[in-house]
Amino acid sequence: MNLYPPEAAARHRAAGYWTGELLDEMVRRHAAATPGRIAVTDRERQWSYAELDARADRLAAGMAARGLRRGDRVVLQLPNVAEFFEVFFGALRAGVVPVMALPAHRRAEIAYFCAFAEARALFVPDRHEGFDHRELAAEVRATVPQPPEVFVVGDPGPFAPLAELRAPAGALPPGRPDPGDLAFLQLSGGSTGLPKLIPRCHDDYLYSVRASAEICELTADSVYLCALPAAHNFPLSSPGTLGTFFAGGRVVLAPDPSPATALALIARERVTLTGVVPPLALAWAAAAEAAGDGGPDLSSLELLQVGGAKLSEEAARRLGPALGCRLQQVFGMAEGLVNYTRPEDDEHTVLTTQGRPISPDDEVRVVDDHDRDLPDGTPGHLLTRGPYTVRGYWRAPEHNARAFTADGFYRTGDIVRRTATGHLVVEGRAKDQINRGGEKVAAEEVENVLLAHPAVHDVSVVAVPDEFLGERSCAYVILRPDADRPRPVELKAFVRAAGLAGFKVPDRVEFVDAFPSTGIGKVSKKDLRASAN
Ligand code: J2J
Repeated sequence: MNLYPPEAAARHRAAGYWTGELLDEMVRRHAAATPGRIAVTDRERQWSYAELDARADRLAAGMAARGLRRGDRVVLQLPNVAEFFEVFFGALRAGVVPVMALPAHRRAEIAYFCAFAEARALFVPDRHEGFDHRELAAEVRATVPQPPEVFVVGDPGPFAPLAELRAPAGALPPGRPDPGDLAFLQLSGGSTGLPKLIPRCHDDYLYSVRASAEICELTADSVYLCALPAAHNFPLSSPGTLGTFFAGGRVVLAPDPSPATALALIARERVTLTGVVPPLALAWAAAAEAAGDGGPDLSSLELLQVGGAKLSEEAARRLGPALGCRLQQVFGMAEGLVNYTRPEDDEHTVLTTQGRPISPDDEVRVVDDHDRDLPDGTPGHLLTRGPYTVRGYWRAPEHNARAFTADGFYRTGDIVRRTATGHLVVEGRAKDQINRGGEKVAAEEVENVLLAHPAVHDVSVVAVPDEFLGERSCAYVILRPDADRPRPVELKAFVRAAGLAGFKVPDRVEFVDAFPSTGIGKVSKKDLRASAN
């Protein structure tokens, strides 16, 4: 299967971006060169590169022995535990394609991924943050036409423990997958009724990982704290855990991202860099400021990356001094393009821009509503194409016709301005999405659920400003004339009961008689947002 047009693929290979190396082969490389070096620290456990590599082999062989074939999909819903990488690299080595679900996903999302991807297996923890993922797996199995086999990290309950999938030591994985083939399915932040899956291959992903590791100056001495959910594109690849493995460094997994946990881990494990969303960065900074000199020793921390949502200049100014490290802004997307401020950038650029693209061959266009290019300094729609930006969502031809231009540029839905130095400043968003402190909510997905409520005539879900998260979600609801007025909490409970992830439950519900319209009969979300202030 060609994920990229053949001539583009040939160009990226000739340019040296695509090397043909597989993502799991970097683990193999370090296992051979420095077998005893620690790759992952998870609470009290340490796995060396040799151990991670051997585990990936055993899991790859075990998947094959269990009948999982190259190209088969599995849904990976594991939190920040070492087994996340055992399963991820094991699957990749077997040519099995993981769908990168988040721990916060619930029945609606997981069942959809399983059904849409025709997943053969589902990987879950036993419990995470007080929630029983085995119960979730059982509910999913009851709703999906071809129920996946469930493998549990921890107490398996009625399912198989992950250990059952590990072939005996020394077992060989099946043949080598093709670096250009579909390797895994990343999740889109989304702006449509159903989440979209993003087909990533070894060639394009490893390029973004390798180049990110170079830009962030990672070495074998780097220690990366993974505080965001490991499956998310930012902590996975920018340069994140994979970039750290690429450099031969060490990944420290934070069981939760709270300031208490994270700052203690930075001190204990001598963490050198980490990547977080703006609200977390501010919470950590506040905790460090409050603790003062008596707090955890953060002197090892060299780089704090902040991305996923807009960081205000005021917040940006505070972070470096509070945590005693350098700040880097990261503006990326699971579809591809990632921008970084650079070590050589002046302070103003680091504080006021969201960085510039990884690759000299990232094509960036800023256009008006009619796809006409705009001059630098003028905000417009960001379109992009390049050696690691996908050319379409997986199995979504109709949506792709809208989300990509005819010549393959991805319509990011972001409104940006380009500076004279080629840095991008995120000015806003044209896509129908709420960015809740880095967690993306597709308005339409929540609207579709609320429309099924018997009292609801019409609904519009929009972003409203929030001091802490940047944005929160507000559902404007028009009730049926004959309906009893439900309480806002009942509508929130309705969304939760429909099986959506908690972060998609509207933060606020407002009842209105009508929506403002744009003049051509469309609901004006802009006016709705303005009325919330
Ligand atoms: C404003 N908006 C931002 C930023 C992302 C690295 C970093 C982040 C992501 C990510 C990622 C932003 N300022 N600094 O995948 O590799 C918004 C934009 C963008 C969308 C993508 C990575 N950084 N955003 O956040 O796929 O709207 O990826 O299009 O989750 O987040 O979301 P997602």
